[in-house]
Amino acid sequence: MAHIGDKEYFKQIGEIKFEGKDSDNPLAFKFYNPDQMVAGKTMRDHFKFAMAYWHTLCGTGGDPFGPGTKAFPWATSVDPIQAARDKADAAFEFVTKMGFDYYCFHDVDIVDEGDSSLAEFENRVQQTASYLKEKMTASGVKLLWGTANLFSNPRYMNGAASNPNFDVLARAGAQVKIALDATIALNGENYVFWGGREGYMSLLNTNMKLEQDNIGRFMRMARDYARSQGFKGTFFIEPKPMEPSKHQYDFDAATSINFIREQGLEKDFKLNIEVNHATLAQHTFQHELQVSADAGMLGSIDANRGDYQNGWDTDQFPNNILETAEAMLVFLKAGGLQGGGVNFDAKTRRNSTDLEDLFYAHIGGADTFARGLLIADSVINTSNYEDLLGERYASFAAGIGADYVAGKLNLGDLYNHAQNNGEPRQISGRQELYENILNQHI
Ligand code: XLS
Ligand code: NI
Ligand code: NI
Repeated sequence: MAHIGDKEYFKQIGEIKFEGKDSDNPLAFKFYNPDQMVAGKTMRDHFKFAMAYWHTLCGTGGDPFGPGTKAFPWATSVDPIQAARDKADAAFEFVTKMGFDYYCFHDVDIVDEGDSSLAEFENRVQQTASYLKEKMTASGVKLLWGTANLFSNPRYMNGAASNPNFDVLARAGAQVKIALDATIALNGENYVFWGGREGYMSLLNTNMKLEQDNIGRFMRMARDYARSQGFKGTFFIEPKPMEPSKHQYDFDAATSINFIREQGLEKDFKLNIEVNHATLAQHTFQHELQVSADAGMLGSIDANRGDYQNGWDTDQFPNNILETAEAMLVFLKAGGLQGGGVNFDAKTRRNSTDLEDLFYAHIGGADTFARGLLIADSVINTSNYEDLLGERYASFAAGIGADYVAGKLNLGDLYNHAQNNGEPRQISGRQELYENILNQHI
């Protein structure tokens, strides 16, 4: 393949190709076949797979008990701009070799903030963005979404848009403006708000109503600014119940949808649903997708998985086929994502220290989604699943049930129907049958 970077970091690895499920090549897709049509679209277009800059290029494996374990060859320069260019070279080499079309970033992922002033940081972001633009033009890789990191710097310890100090809120606003400018300059298709510290630890020192209304004002300003600069994309809120805050305001999809509507953001905002955030909120991934889809707000997906034996955001690469197949049933029936794609917000384990591990991880993730999609498509088209579901709700499809759905009845009508009808017939939910159908298509 044509190599577009100044330096090559993954020399031993070529372009990852689809070889089918009988291939033993660990550096090949077994199920993700980008050009294969499923339900009227190529897999490539269904998923719009994206690489997350922060995990893949910046995540060296540090945890609260020890430092990073991965010495990335692109992270050697002490000059922040040179380091940013090296990282970009590695990023585009990786995405291109994976055959993905997209990437996503936080402002501080593409270039180090260090202890730079706001003006200096803006300058670094702008310089890096122009380098990224060159790489994008040369490779055809696109920006799925950009965002600002408003949670790592100690200044945001009390939150960003929810900060009790206006000066910090304004500082966050400046950072969002810079991140939006970069996203727009790079033709970013969407912009994300994930509010890691937009929440609280103790209600004793918190004015929740003011904090939430301030976030609403902040998001309306961001929207108005972006629109004034010609941004046509969608804004996403990414729900998460906790970590690092104890009570995050964007707890789950339902909470975030209520916030979006309450704050008058529903024309411009949708949701970015992350698997591990769903499970931290005691939901399933598919539940969060369904809630979003039913509100017309299924925008994008952050793909990963949790560890079901513990309660934090482990951000492992997706490999749970059953979970993904159930999710893809919702995805297909909802007509896919609105504007977004599938971003691998996932990290290799701390002890996965070879550069190849980054490839194995993304290959596995893409294959898991591809399998999930194929299974869901097969369930919908070649089983009696849809008929069973239709039968279960048949009483609302005709007669008095249909009148109820059409809003033609009152409580007196329900009373009369119940009086005339006797005890309702017992109808099984047949959950095990549904589960068997899904398993049969795996
Ligand atoms: C962290 C979030 C974060 C967002 C972007 O838990 O998933 O990575 O996706 O800020
Ligand atoms: Ni995420
Ligand atoms: Ni996360």
